Amino acid sequence: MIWIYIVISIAANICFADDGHEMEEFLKREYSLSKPYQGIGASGSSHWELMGDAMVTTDQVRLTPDMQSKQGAVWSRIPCHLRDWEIQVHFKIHGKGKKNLNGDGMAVWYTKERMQKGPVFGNKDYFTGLGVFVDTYPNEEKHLEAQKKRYTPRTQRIFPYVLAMVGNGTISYDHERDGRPSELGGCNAMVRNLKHDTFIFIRYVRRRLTIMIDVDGQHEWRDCLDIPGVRLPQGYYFGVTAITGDLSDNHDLISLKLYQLTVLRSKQEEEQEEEVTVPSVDNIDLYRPYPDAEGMSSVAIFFTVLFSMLGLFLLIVVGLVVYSHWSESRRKRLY
Ligand SMILES: *[C@@H]1O[C@H](CO)[C@@H](O)[C@H](O)[C@H]1NC(C)=O
Ligand SMILES: [Ca+2]
Repeated sequence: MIWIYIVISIAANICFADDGHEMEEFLKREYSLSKPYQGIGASGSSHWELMGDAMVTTDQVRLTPDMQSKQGAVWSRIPCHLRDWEIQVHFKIHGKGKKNLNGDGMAVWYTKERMQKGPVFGNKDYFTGLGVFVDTYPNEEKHLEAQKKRYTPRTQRIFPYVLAMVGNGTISYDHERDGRPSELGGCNAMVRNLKHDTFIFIRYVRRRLTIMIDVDGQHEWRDCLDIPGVRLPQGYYFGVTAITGDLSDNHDLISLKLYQLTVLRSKQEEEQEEEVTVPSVDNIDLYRPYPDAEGMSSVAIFFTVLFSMLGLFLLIVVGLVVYSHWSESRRKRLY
């Protein structure tokens, strides 16, 4: 947090008089969305466009109601050409479902594509750009439970879970595994049915992606993810989408505020930051430590094999005993 204030105050001192309204100076209204949501959805009259089951009310943009099989979205109409930015998303997820009987979640996007329905929290799969998901339903856990398998402790996570993914148009989001194979990282965020406000914060500065959340009602940002070397092209669209399936929730967007950050770069830095055309993450393998949650560790494999062999041995012994008994009694009967 200190760092961001330094960035802002340096930038503010250079670009504007230090009049105490630095944040205001950076708010880009054309990329922001807040009450009273004038003209959203009406064609052409707003910077934002609605899709699917999304509906504007006086207090929120309701992306989905608490009903099965809905999906909705709101997308910016204008591509964002800012190099360094920060968005604060004020949202609310609530519904009648008890814990883990609700779903599926919502997502904040900065992508090349816009206004396309699909399975990834209401957006298309094989997207190009950044997706930050608030996943409220543990698909993988339920899947493993059904197969009577267990998580190893290192892969266990608590839902709702915030997760980030960078797609380049050829990577699929694995819904059944809650996106683990393609994740950059994330954090737990208890966001459902809360009385206080909940926020997610995404900052992209000097190719560093930082995600923080404020969901505890303490007015404090909590670290969620922070990784360097994230290459995102300019000129993509911001959007927020949500989806329900067999399970549901109200997914409400209350506001989205985009701030332009002015960051000074040395000549050397300028040269190093050549233009990006395809989204990518440097050293991506570092961020995907659990390639196969269903796979077993070598110790587990050893014991499984050992016990299988012991079991087989026991079966053979029992079989032999039963057989010899049977053949003996047969012999007796024959005489
Ligand atoms: C997209 O990412 C995948 C996995 O990291 C990589 O194999 C592929 O080459 C990338 N495609 C492009 C067009 O960069
Ligand atoms: Ca899920």
